[in-house]
Amino acid sequence: MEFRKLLITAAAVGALFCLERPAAANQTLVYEDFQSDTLGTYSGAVGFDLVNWDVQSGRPVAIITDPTADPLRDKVLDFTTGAVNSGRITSNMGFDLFAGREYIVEFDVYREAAGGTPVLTFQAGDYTTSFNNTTFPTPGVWEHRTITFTVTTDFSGEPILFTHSGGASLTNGFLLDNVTVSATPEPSTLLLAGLGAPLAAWLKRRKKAKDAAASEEAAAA
Ligand SMILES: [Ca+2]
Ligand SMILES: [Ca+2]
Repeated sequence: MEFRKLLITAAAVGALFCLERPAAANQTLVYEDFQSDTLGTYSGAVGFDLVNWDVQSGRPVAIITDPTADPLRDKVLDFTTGAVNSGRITSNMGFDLFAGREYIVEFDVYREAAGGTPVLTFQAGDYTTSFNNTTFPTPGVWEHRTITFTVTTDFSGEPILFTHSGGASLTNGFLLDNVTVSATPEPSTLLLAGLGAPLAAWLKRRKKAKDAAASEEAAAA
């Protein structure tokens, strides 16, 4: 195949690829709505972890019914329950994080009451971010947050975690629900991978033909 034809074919394949997948879906790594968990307190001792999360000993959390009584939200995680500064959950759904790739974490968060200086921290690999009473100034309202993040080195089988600290009372912390962590698609990389094989094959054939011509010339000389 002539190189020009190959390029046209490649462009056509690329165009088709883009047309077929104009908005390739994000790859979901974690989804948690806490609906598989039983209402009650989880202390982090053996047998007292959540279905998909380990609870750190001494940092208990509770599964409660949504205080706004939204049936679609139903069960939610309460970070302040057994101790004022309690609340730390680490996912047991480890996954790989690649440096330079874009990830998105989304969750619903609810500040229980005004007062105090509660802090909620999200961590994935070497990325960490925190929210506090300034970031979530209004108590008694669910808010949805979407955060895009990257990590600076590769991580294998990495958990994500949420930590709560600084609440002034058991009823003055954060609630959490509907956590999603996803990786955004990499269409350019996929496209290159798709074009790489035919291009390599063409280069190989071209070299072979040149070598053959060279040896014919040498034989004729
Ligand atoms: Ca829920
Ligand atoms: Ca609470």
